[in-house]
Amino acid sequence: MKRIRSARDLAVNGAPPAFRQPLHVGRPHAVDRAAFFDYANRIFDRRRLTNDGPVVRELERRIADMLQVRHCVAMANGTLALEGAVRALGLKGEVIVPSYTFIATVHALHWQAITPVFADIDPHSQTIDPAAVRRVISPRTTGIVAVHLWGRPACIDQLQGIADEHGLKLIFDSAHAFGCSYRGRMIGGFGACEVLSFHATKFFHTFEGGAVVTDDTHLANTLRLMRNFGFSGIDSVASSGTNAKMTEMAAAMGLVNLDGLDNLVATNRRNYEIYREALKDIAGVRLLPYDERERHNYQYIVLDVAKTFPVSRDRLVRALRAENILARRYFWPGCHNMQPYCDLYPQAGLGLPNTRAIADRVVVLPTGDQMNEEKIRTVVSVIATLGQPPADSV
Ligand code: T4K
Repeated sequence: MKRIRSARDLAVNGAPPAFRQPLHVGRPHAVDRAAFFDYANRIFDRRRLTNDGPVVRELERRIADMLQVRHCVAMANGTLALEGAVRALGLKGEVIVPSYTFIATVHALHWQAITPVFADIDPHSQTIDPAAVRRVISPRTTGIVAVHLWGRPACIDQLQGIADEHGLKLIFDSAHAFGCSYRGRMIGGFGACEVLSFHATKFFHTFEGGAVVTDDTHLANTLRLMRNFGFSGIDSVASSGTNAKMTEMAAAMGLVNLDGLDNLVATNRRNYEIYREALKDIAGVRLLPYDERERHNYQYIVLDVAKTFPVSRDRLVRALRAENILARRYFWPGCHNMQPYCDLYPQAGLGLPNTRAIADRVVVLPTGDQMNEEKIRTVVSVIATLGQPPADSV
C-alpha cells in the first residue's frame, strides 16, 4: 500500500494503484470456519439438508428472540421474502415505495403485478418522506413499502399513522437494518411485517437468505405454507406457493455469524469512527451520521458529495476505483430510471427531485474486517487529494 501525497500520486498515467488487493463495498467478513464445519458435519450426519430442518428452526428462533418478535420465517433470499410478504398481505393495485433503494424492493411489487408508485425521499435521512407518501395516495393504493436505508430507520411512527388513517398495509424493507433499533426497540417488530436480507454482502449473512419477521401469527403461517409450495401435509396442498426455503447449510452459516455479531459491530463501528474523524475537515463531503442513542450495525459508510466539492461525485468514484478502492454509487440512478419502470412510468422522475439529487451525490466506501486504520486513512487521503481546490484558485 502506498501513501497518497498529491493528485499526481493518484493512479492515473499508469501509476500503480494505492492497494494491490481491491477493497470492496460488501466484502463478506471472515467466517469462523471450525464452527461452520462443525455444523456442516452434523448436517451431513443427519442427512437433513433442507425443508424446514432443525438448523433453520433454531436460526428462526434465535432471530425472533433477538428482535423480540413472535415469528421469524426464514426464506431463500430477501427478494423472495419481500414477494411473499406482499402476496400474503394481499397487496394489489398500487403500492407506494421509494425509488431510492435497491431494485429488488420495486421488482418484488412488479413481479406480483402491483403498480409501484414512487414517493420522494427526505434529503437528510434519505428515507421515504411521509409528506411525499401522502401526496401519492390514490383510491387504488393498498400499501406502503418503506426502506430503512443504510440501516437508518424510516419515519416509522408517521408512516404507521398514514397507513392507519388510510387503511393501508405497511411493510418495512429492513434488508440493511438487521441489529438496528428505533427508539430503543429492535427493528423487526414494526408495521405489518419487516423483511430482512441475509445476502453475503450484508452485515449478517447466510450466503443467500432472508426472512419475514412479524408478530402476526396468521401472516407467519401463510408465509410458511407459501415458501413450501403450499404444502400443509404430506399429500395436501392448502394454497398456491413457491419454493423459497432456506437450506440447512445456509442456516448454519447464520448461526455461526450470529455468534460473531458483536465483534462485527465493534469492527464496523471502529471503522465508522475513524472515517468520521479523518473526513471531518474535508470541505464538500459529509459522512452520513448514525444516531448514537440507537443500536446500529454501521455496515454502510455513506458519503454525501456536495456540488461544492472540487470534482464531481463520478470523478471521485473513478479515482477511488483506479486506486483499487471499489467505492459504489448505490442506488444510482434511482429505480424509476431503470427498466421496466422508466418505460412504464416515464413521468415518475418529475415528483422525485430529492431522489435525483441524492442519487447523484452518494458514494459508499469499504468497511468491515478487510479494513484497518491505515487503509481507511489511505482511502481518505485519496478523497482529500481530490478535495484540494484547483491550483489557480489558491
Ligand atoms: N432490499 C434492499 C434494500 C436491498 O439492499 C436488497 C439487497 C434486497 C432488498 C434484496 O435482498 P436479497 O434478495 O439480495 O437477499 C448487493 C447484493 O447482491 C444485494 O443483496 C444487496 N441488496 C445490494 C445492496 O448489494 P451488488 O450489486 O452490490 O453485488 P456485487 O456482486 O457487486 O458485490 C458487491 C461487492 O462485494 C463487489 O465488489 C464484490 C464483493 N463480493 C461480493 C460477493 C457476493 C465479494 O467479495 N464476495 C462475495 O461473495 O448487490
